[in-house]
Amino acid sequence: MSSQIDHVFDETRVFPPSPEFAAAAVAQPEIYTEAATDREAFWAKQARELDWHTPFTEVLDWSTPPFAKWFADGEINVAYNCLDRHVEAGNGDRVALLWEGEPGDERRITYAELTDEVKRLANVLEGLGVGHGDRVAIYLPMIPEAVASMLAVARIGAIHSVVFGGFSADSLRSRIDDAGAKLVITADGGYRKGKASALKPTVDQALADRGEGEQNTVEHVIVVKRCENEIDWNDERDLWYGDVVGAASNAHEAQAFPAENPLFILYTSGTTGKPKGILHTSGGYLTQASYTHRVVFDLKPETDVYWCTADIGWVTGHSYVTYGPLANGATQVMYEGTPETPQQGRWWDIIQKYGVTTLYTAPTAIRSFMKLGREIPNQYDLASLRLLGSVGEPINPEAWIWYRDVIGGSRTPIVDTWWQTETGAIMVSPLPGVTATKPGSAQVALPGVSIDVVDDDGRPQGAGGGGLLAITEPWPSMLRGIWGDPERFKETYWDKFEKQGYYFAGDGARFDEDGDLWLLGRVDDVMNVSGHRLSTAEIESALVAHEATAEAAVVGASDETTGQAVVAFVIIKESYLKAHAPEGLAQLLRGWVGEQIGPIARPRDVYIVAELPKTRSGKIMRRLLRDVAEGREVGDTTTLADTMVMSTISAQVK
Ligand code: 6R9
Repeated sequence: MSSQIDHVFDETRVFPPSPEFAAAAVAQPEIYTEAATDREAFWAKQARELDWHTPFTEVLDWSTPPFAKWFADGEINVAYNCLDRHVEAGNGDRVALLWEGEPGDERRITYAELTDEVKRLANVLEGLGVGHGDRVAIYLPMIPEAVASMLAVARIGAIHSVVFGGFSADSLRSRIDDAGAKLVITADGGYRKGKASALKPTVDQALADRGEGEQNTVEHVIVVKRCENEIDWNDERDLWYGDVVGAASNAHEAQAFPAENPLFILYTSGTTGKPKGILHTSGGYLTQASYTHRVVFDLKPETDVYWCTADIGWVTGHSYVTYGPLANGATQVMYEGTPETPQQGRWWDIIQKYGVTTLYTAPTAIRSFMKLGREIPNQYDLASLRLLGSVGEPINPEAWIWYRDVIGGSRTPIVDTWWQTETGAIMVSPLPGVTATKPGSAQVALPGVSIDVVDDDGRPQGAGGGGLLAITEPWPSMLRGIWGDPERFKETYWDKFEKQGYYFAGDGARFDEDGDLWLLGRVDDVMNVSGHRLSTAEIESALVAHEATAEAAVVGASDETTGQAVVAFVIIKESYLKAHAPEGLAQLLRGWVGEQIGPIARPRDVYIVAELPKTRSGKIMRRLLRDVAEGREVGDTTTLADTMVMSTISAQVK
């Protein structure tokens, strides 16, 4: 079967950078030539922006693929690079975190203060017998202690595994057990949607009820007091964060660890099977996280106020809340709660209040703001914004234009950044000030990164050709494996293009005639209708381009005549429903897609629904919608943000 995807977005709008932005930009056009001339020398130069305890002499060791080593004979301390070195350079008074709690409480934490806190916590951890190579699970809300915990674990050469605060006891338990965590850092609770949402009871539950032969590896639980909600206490195991950190010494010297020392494990769900513990190491990861944060966000650390809205439980929170920004000495906003609490303009209020210059968020958030209407952001002064970013899914051109016009005042560049938990850092993105941006396209590989679009046999497809996204050369922040499962690592990412030695990303993609990259959705979600391969992203984008549609998800359902048929699940805008009769809406949208893309893409069924099933990072779980479309029982829903959604949808479809 061919990998050709039978259509391509034909977007013709292009937004060149303003001359002022271009002149002052961190990245200048020569950076592409420089990286292309000598890729390894280019990465070595980026790595030397960091402070090495022992300088490296080797750059890349790719002698035993797919197991790469970067900067292997160098020694580094990741936390030192994010903290002490800024203080030593005289920037201790610079604000690292402008934190805002959901109820409206605030904390401003300088680099000197954060360094102090991390040193104390590092002493606490070592005092509890946690050391080099031990695993620590972090299950916290978006509070400064979350960042401090990651850095304290990194500082002592241990390995963190951050588990999203919304995950159930079962999910937490399987992640604790898989990693064999020795310690858990949690909080009594965190604020969400105007209420205290308890966390500690979930940890208690995850650690309880071990059957015979089942080992509990956790020796201690450190608990941050956040909501003062009622919790159970185990005197032998539990410690208050405030007590132990307050009593600890703030003298702690950062030790040097080899560049390939493991830094963290982060579990990612994958489409089937048990979550994979993606393993990242130190020197290469920090190099690429900080380099990309600098060039993609055009960082001016003295004047920018940066805000990435991701939770630390997602890889975006690791690389673009904790490691990238702090390694670069940035000042950033961190917000605990949900966007609509206590009112629908909360995010815009935060941007106005702190003078945010750079906003990095996900298309799912942008689309939900579009649904509420521009009247809400229009009430705020957003003039401080100078750059906007997007991550997590393809951003459809409609949402892109709305983001630029309504939030960015028709002025700001947008960087659409493609990457994965596995890639560790951004791989494909325009460079602001250099690239003329194109709505909906992630555009070009970053300097130092090599990608291609290939067919099932690894053959390049060239301009206009659709196929599979492959990464053709190793990169510093690449995953080093799946925790405890080297075979699955090879099978999942490397077997597909073994001959070429390419990394298989699992995404469908296409280069347009200008050589810009379009992401077409996960390969598992691609549909085959009468032998034509159709992209979920493209049909969804056509659907939301209609004035009636707020959001859409498309799946392929088996069909006797066409093999698979396109089935669409659509959320209709409230404003549209007020002005139009709902009758004939499905028919209207079918016709619309037919006109926009072609008759082959016209959905067989269009279901009007109130919500779509999403993961905590906002990705639509099409697998579950396929179950509904094919009349099967709905599969595993444990990674959904709201597990009730599926029963509502099933009911609506019947
Ligand atoms: C960072 C992150 C990875 C998958 C990836 C792709 C999708 C992410 C995207 C994008 C189109 C973008 N994805 N960014 N698709 N355009 N700018 O999201 O990591 O949670 O591991 O997901 O997300 O399908 O393969 P992760």
